[in-house]
Amino acid sequence: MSSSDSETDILYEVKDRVAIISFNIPDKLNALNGDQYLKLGKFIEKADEEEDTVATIIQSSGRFFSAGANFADKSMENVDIQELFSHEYWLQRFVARNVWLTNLFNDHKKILVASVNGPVIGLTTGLLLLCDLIYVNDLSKFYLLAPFANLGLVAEGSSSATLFARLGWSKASEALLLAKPISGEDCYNAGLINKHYNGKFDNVDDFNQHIYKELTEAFENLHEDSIFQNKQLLKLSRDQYINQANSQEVMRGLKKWLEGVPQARFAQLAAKEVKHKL
Ligand code: CO8
Repeated sequence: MSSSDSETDILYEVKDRVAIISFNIPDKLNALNGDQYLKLGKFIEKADEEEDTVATIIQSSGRFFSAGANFADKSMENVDIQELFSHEYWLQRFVARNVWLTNLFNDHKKILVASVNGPVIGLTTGLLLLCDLIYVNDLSKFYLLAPFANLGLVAEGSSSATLFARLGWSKASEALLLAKPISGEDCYNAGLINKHYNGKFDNVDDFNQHIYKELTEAFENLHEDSIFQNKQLLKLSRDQYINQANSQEVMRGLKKWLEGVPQARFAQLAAKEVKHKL
């Protein structure tokens, strides 16, 4: 699977009462370019509007859940240099997209489930942290990395709020102030991960199928409307800080793109002149 194959890069299917969204770019560790994040958002919208589903699973393939934004996004190659430092470009490509995507994840009506086969980085970390239930195959192969400080950026996807809420002050500081990965074990101990399987599944498809089965059994006899209403109630106490973080993050992020630091850091990352702490 090549990252340029727009037919199969992200897949969508409805299986009985579950919508399943699958990242399918294993050769690029499921890093997503601008169009692919847009496609992900449209699939989340579609899943939200499904009449007969109770849950939406986001799953992946290969050894990473997602390596975040694609640092070699081809759509940026032919952009005029002045445009690459303009409000017009970044308001559309960054501010609007991040606010929209983060809101879609946060406001999703169904049970939002992540079936996690490997590490998660960058903007996708923010999106993962907005999922209701998180299942990990192998804790020892999982970490989350919010490397924004290493890229001249600031937190995205409301991760400044959700890292704090789900991992605590100290781990959130390590993640965002020092751009350090947070290990699977630390995430599990902090209560972020609902369940892990000690790497029991050698094959990612077997793992994803198992999560589907376990989840459908778990909600089988429950009253659907009560599930949806309880989700709305749970959201009441967190909406305010998540929405506030979303708007603050994009305003600060926009400034960084206009200064030009992330553009330079992304080029260095692609040339392997900058590395992340692992
Ligand atoms: N973008 C594009 N390609 C990637 C990415 C990425 N983010 N990550 C990995 N790949 C590719 C590699 O280039 C490589 O491809 P190839 O085989 O063709 O050379 C393949 O995936 C395998 O990667 P590695 O060989 O590097 O695998 P390693 O196991 O050695 O390292 C790492 C894995 C640590 C994940 C390393 O690949 C890495 O550091 N990747 C970059 C991660 C990153 O910084 N992501 C961006 C985070 S920031 C973010 O998500 C929000 C930014 C907002 C942007 C908005 C723009 C409009």
